Amino acid sequence: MPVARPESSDSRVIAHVDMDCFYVQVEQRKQPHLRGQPTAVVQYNSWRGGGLIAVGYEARKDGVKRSMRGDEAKKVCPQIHLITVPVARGKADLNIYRNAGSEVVSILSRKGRCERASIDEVYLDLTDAAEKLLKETPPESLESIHEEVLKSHVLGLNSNGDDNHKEIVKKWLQNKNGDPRDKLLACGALIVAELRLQVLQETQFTCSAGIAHNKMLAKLASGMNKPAQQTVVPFSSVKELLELLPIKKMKQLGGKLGSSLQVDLGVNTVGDLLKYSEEKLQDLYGVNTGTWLWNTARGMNGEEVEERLLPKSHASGKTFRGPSALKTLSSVENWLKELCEELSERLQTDLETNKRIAHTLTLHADAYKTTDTDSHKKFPSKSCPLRYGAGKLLEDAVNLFQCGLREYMNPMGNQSCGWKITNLSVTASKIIAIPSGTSSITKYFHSQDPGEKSDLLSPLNDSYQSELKMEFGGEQGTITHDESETSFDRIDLSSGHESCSTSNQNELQPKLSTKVTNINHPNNIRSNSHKRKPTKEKGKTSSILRFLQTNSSQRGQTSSVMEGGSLTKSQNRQTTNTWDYNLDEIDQSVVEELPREIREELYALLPRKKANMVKRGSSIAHYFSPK
Ligand code: TTP
Repeated sequence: MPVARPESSDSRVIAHVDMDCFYVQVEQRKQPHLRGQPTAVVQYNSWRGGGLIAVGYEARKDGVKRSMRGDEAKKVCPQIHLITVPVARGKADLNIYRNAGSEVVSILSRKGRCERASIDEVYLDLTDAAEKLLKETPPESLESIHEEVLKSHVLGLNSNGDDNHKEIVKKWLQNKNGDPRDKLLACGALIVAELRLQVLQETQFTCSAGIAHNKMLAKLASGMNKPAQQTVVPFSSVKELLELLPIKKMKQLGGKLGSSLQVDLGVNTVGDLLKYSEEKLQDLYGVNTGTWLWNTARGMNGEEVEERLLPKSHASGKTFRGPSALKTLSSVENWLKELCEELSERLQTDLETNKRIAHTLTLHADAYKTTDTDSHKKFPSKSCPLRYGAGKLLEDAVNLFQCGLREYMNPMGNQSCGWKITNLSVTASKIIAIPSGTSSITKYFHSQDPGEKSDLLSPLNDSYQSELKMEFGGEQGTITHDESETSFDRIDLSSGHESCSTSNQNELQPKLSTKVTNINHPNNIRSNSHKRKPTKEKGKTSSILRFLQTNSSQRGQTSSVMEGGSLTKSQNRQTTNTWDYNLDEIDQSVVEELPREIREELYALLPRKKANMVKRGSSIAHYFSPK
């Protein structure tokens, strides 16, 4: 869902860095003889040569497109090298790409706040670094400027293709009388070029980047000049940039919201939106989305770069098209076993390496009915608290599937027609770092039955469930974007017959509904002119507060989200070892140790409680230990 946030400042320096034909580059590094050769990476199945998921720039010149299958690519470019994605457990194994992405992130994060947005995309907030550079060594004081910076594309300079391109860019970079915001962007361009060179040196990968005053514009710019180039968006160029930009090209408008703007309002370019007042857009799309659209038309976007070097979620999925569609429960279970085993391994690695715990398991499926009377109905995604261990994951995933299937087939009870599953995935989300200084929690965690670990460490599960139901239910009152920068791994989204592992947030997106009213609760709104106040509906508490107030017996009922699905024994079992503490007694230092999102929520909700917090030792475990 697009979230309208006030522009925190129009002089931030934000970069979006996107790797060029990423999987191809990873394969070319493995096999250096492929460098400079037309190359593409294909899904591992052999049907018509497999679906292309990444196409190198040499092959693109020859007319090869990602929408093609291997056989077609060979026709267009007979000398193309088709590299098959590695396979494990009968499905694509993306680990080498994930790890390569991590290498890049560790380099890019050296200069500022870094948000890993997908397997090959990163946002950077370089404001501090740019301000420092401007103060200490402003570009105008430099005798020489690196070629890579001079090759930058600066929107509005109209120098592209000009023989004097570098001279013109140099003048812009060193303009003493320039707009102060441009000077900061010029510093951003210097920093990003240096980072890109470091990435190339240390990983052998090239990347492209956009440098602007906010994330939205930076993302838009990074794809404008590829490969291995960077594009700067000065404030003065924004209007012109957006004026003719097709609405669907704007981030979050590639899907149903963008289609609605086109069909219902006749808005074809972002500039066309300018003729609508904020009130009108709010009337049509709800307060929050309306404000977001109004801001977007003006190139305004207050979204912060989040400090996040690790994925937001882990997912494992597979597509079953045509004759391979699954039609029996046992075949679904067999595949869920594979998927859960893979997911479990990744969760374990995340836990060991990054000390992070996932709290929610979600099952997504795509299905159709063999006697199709209700073809538009979607298989409902289902979530429950996540329990560690492949066996527990499988048990829960099967229950979630059955629960979803019942709802999908016929809520009235008639299940006479058959079904086929064309896509299946399990996702672990709400991943939270174990707060530092909480060794006692970790010890406690390790001392438990592996099957119960997650429940015991998931004090927020109850409330997360209701959030997730809202988030994933997809039935009403939700609105989303189709193109997510939070996707982590990628699968063949376009043409492939066998797709593989993914934690693409696309799958996690709430679905657009024409009825958008209930997401637009005033509490969610951050309009341009109002700072968000942490107000709460009377009688309604936030997730953490609700948890804090939940007593142990309530917390045993973890599976209400399954909506009639059968409860597993272990889910009902957790009536002991529950968490219990009193809000008034929470120590300030303990709150400081909590993960940021929980901490912020607490502060926002309990401003007055803060003053009353009682000092009770420094260990979080003191409060959060089981009875
Ligand atoms: P992209 O960044 O979309 O594309 P790219 O890096 O291949 O090429 P470009 O230079 O145009 O940015 O995707 C990153 C990787 O994600 C890509 O190399 C392969 C993988 N991917 C899939 O697995 N399935 C998909 O449908 C897409 C779009 C990408």
